[in-house]
Amino acid sequence: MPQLKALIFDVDGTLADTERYGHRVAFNLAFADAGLEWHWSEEQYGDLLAVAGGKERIRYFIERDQPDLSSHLAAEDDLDTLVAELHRAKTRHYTRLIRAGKIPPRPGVVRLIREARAAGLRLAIATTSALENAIALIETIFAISSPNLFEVIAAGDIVAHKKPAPDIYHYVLSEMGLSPDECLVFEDSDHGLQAATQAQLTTIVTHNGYTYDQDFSAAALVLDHLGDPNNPIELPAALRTQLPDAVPSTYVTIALLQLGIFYS
Ligand code: XBP
Ligand code: MG
Repeated sequence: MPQLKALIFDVDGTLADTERYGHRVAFNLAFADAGLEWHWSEEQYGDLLAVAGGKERIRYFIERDQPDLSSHLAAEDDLDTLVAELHRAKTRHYTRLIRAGKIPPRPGVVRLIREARAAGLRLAIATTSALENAIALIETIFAISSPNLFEVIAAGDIVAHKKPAPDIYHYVLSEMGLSPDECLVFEDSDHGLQAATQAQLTTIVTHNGYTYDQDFSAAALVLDHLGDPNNPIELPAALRTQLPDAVPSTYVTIALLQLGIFYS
């Protein structure tokens, strides 16, 4: 039986509900700054999440909806320049919103990560989002000045292909010198689950408002959230019956993850 050595966390939607209240809002602020009359509604943004990565998402929107860009693109400019400028502005808005503490962590996230650290587990991040976004969120929710909590923060363009490609997880495994069966992944979306699964990693999904109806059949466990002593979740009955008395059954703990039942 392999031993659990590391936990690898996705960021957006997993550590916090950043898509609806952070990224979407920041995209809209960047569009307004640029004088573009685009506004991504909460519903429309759900569709746009089909494309991972902020730059890729803007480009996908432009190609799909064909908005009039004549007054924004000089003859010598190409679309890449406009997309890059919008994305830079979006990142500035996003990190400001995050550092203002506008988006709380999801239930159980801070507790479980602190428990993991105390138990000597290694920790890493695997995200599609830009590095500065991940750092802003980690520093804010853990109230630390540098995210040395995570020995690897793999983010954004560090790999050639974003999720659902497995590249970011291959990168993390290689940086940590670990094999997939020594790690557990936490994701919130089908893209993330596909990326981790293709890298042979076992994944726990905590779905959210944008992802609850996606296909998570490849996940080891699908939960509303990680739970906390004062914010319980219902673990599947089949899992509850395997828990020793000492392991809480209404929230995810390191003791639960270390039982090894996810490796069978
Ligand atoms: C998150 C994303 C990101 C953010 C935007 O995916 O798709 O693209 O929406 O971030 P995951 P950037 O949760 O799988 O990491 O604008 O910085 O790309
Ligand atoms: Mg995610």
